[in-house]
Amino acid sequence: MKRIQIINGPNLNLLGKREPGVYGSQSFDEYLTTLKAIFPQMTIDYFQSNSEGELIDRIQEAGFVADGIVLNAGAYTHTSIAIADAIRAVQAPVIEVHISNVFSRESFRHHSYLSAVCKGSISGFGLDSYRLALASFE
Ligand code: CA2
Repeated sequence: MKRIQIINGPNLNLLGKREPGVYGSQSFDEYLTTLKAIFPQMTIDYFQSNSEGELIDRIQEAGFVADGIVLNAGAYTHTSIAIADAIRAVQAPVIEVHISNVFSRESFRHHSYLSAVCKGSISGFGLDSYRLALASFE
């Protein structure tokens, strides 16, 4: 049984409540039920925080017990050297995911501090980006 930690960053608690045109109309809690049904052979843990330090704490904790981490760091993707350092420091491979296609949006979303320290990046498939990331751990 593989243990995978999904981590969502700032404002992703608003999924399904605001900006459905960009981020869809489903809450992450609803979608998590779907993911668990698609991957019954995985233990999927979920954590969301709006705070950079809490995200780093969870990367450090899961990074030595999980087989992989699926991380949508939200806007911290584009700003956080501290989250990049945490990813570099842990054992578990981290997949960077984005719901929207960050490269079709504003130029400040084109650069990620995390991509270079992640195993890979998936962007632009809506919530299905998370399923694609989990499939890579099968
Ligand atoms: O596309 C993604 O998944 C992003 O990581 C989402 C971030 C954004 O800053 C990144 O550039 C790309 C923003 C998350 C905001 O989430 C919301 C969800 C629903 C309603 C409002 C915001």
